Amino acid sequence: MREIRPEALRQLRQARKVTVLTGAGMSAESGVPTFRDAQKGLWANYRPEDLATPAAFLARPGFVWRWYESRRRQLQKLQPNAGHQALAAWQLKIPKMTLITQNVDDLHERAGSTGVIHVHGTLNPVKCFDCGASYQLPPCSDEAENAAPDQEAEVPRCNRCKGLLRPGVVWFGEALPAAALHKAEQAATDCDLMLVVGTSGQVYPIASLPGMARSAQVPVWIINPNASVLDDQASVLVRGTAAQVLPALFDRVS
Ligand code: BV8
Ligand code: ZN
Repeated sequence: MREIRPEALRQLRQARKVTVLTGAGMSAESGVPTFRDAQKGLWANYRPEDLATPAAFLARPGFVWRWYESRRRQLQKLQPNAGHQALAAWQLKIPKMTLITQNVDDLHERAGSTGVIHVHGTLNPVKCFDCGASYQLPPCSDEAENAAPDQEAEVPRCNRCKGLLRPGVVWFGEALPAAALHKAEQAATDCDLMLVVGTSGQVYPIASLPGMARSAQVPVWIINPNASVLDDQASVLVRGTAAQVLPALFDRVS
């Protein structure tokens, strides 16, 4: 924290409207693999970009469904980390915090954050591939975890039209929910400061948000233990992890 200039810390302390953009790195310290982490087990030979597409689902619905269920099951065993908690506490201390997440997990909500904008959807509820009807899934059972590696999951069908259900996420090549994207773009330019935590900034259109903020003269703080393509858009660059840096910053503004 010592590398942050005093006037930058003052700017953070005085910020009344803060917009936060989080990516997979936000959940890394909770034990959720990031998109760029190599996949393990059944999915070791697949890149997420190859599974998170409508074509992949249509080609092998049971296999893709099983991937999402394995992520949902794993998430049930994990907890929000100190970074999620710091953001939730910060939101209570200032007039307005808008939290935009690319993550499909519910860790921000479980830490207490409210009004979270999931620009890439969520693992639950799921929806019908054909008519779009939404369905809240019950918690994952463990027995599916021990199914044979090559066994394709039985994909549930829509009660209304009998179409296949699909994960409630935005796949590559799919449009983002218009309302969520509009709210995110608004929040990027209409705020005193933007925190960008744990994203490699490679997925569009969300990767454009920090640049939009800078064009609106909003200071952009990048928090990431590693370099990323977003670094040259940073007003302040903090080399560190979400669970270390966010509590430390929150302490400095409290
Ligand atoms: C769209 C849900 C147009 C699914 C996700 C060809 C055809 C079509 C579109 C495209 C195309 N080529 C390019 C595109 C655009 C495409 C895109 O950007 N592709 C990229 C790969 C180039 N975008 C899209 O397709 C989007 N849609 O463009 O639609 C359109 C318009 C109208 C009508 C029709 C179509 C949709 C994109 C959404 C895809 N869905 N997720 C699922 O989860 O399964 S994206 C998914 O990947 C995540 O949600 C996330 O957004 C992204 C991964 O990014 P990060 O979160 O940044 O994670 P990553 O692992 O990359 O980085 C982690 C970072 O954390 C690292 O920097 C690391 O250093 C840091 N870190 C690690 N540990 C920590 C840490 N930081 C802090 N603390 C730590 N402890
Ligand atoms: Zn249906």
